[in-house]
Amino acid sequence: MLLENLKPITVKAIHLHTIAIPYSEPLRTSFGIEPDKVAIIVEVVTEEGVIGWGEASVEIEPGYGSETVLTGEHILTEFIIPRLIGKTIEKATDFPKLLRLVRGNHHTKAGIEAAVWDALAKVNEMRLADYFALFMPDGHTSEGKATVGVSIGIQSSVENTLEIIDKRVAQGYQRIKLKIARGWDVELAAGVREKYPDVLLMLDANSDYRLKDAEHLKQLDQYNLLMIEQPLAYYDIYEHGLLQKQMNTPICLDESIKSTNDLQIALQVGATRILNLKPSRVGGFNECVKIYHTCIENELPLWVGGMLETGIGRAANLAFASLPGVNMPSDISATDRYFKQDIATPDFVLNSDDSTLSVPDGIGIGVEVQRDRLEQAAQFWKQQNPYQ
Ligand code: OSB
Ligand code: MG
Repeated sequence: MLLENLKPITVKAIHLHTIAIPYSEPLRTSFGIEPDKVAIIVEVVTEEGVIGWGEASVEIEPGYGSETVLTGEHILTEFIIPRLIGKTIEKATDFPKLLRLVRGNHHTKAGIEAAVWDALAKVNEMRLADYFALFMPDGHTSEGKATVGVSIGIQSSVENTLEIIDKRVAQGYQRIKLKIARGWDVELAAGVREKYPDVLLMLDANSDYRLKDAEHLKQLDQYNLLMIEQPLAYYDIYEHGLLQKQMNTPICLDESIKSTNDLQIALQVGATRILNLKPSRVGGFNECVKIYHTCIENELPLWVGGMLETGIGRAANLAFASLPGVNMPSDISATDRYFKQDIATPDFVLNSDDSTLSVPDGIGIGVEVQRDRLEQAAQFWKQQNPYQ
């Protein structure tokens, strides 16, 4: 399909739904734990009659990103929605210029941008995965599924961690990511490797270490790890380069890479040998497209990270992860890993033979938002809202 033949959308209305859903297994990281999934679900209503859905992965505390539910609502209501009402958007790559004067606020902007991509794919009667492919290098079409792994939080003991790994391996997950923190690392890796010598294993430190911990972190080299994610500060690139020179385990940046520009710097200083690409962290799928191209040009291994999204955000991430340049297992697990009941259907179910999730056949994100569940989750947020 030629880009000039794509059908546009005109934005008629935008509705925000702040929601909370209880996690089936909360994720404890080095920066904390949140009991419920919270998000701002963005609904873009178009003159063409299609509705686009997106998810802004804001949290209660500014512990991973700097945004919260209230900053997200504020930026959307006061600055983003007024700039979009009545606007015609020919194709998704025309979107960022509309928000040129809303700087930062990546998680929030990623939510609205995802809704616009979904609406554009739907008005063109395409799966979002195929709409993404229009902007990718020649031959980069969706594989219809993505290889995935599962992320396991900090537990009270190695034994408890092994029980969870047992369950996930039995479900068919072929790549395990363990959250680590200072004091919860070498012993954990040793214990897991003793029982699972061959499983694809990686660790995520969420910025808990400092460069002076290099000697300590080097001990992890003996455990044949796929990678260590974001050991040093959330804003740092330079010292990750210094650390990588001292370690064999590949460093994979997460928090530090907020744009293509950051990635170029990281490549220059040897700070990242693999990239975790989170659409929300980089401010939306347009930046993801640029980063995807940069990874291909530099032969940098790439996977899609997660923010424990609801089915809405996860469907979009999965569509992106189904592109062939995403060549390592992504943090996009089956619905039951996150929630007893999601707000979109059908549930995502792991293909246990090859540790993949399939891209749904439907147009756009390919899942249906259930209005009654959305309303229920909005009510639950009102009860849980810790700021009032
Ligand atoms: O560091 O990747 C991270 C969730 C919230 C904040 C940070 C991170 C995560 C995850 C989630 O690891 C993985 C998933 O969505 O399955
Ligand atoms: Mg991470």
